Amino acid sequence: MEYGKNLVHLFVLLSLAALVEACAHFKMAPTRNKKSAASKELTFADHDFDGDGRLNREEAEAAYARSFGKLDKDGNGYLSRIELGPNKKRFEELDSDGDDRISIIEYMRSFDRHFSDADSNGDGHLDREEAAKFGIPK
Ligand SMILES: [Ca+2]
Ligand SMILES: [Ca+2]
Ligand SMILES: [Ca+2]
Repeated sequence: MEYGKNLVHLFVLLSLAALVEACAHFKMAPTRNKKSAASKELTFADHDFDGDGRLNREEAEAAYARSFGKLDKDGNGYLSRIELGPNKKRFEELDSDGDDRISIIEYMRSFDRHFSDADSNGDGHLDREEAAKFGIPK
């Protein structure tokens, strides 16, 4: 059923997310000047793989998948209420099976809505301004 497809998709996303991470480290190695390695917030440029100055769906989706890993502080593969932060309503929305934790599959279900909310001119890409709304620092 759908589930298998979702898993394959998820796998692709996680690979992409790992790739983003690898690229970020690679870029960071030679020039250590910017922020210290401790605050390795990835910026727009880190997610714009093809360098066309905007994020397509896949690039934004990889960024979104990666944000899950960042929120999952204890690394157990789920987001607790505390990990997700104080937005109670958002937690209820995301936790579609009501088990009081957010799996990555539940989390990624909200990607589409976030993406279209951020894509204010509706061209299917996020420019820098739009990506900032999406939670990706310029
Ligand atoms: Ca967790
Ligand atoms: Ca859940
Ligand atoms: Ca746009």
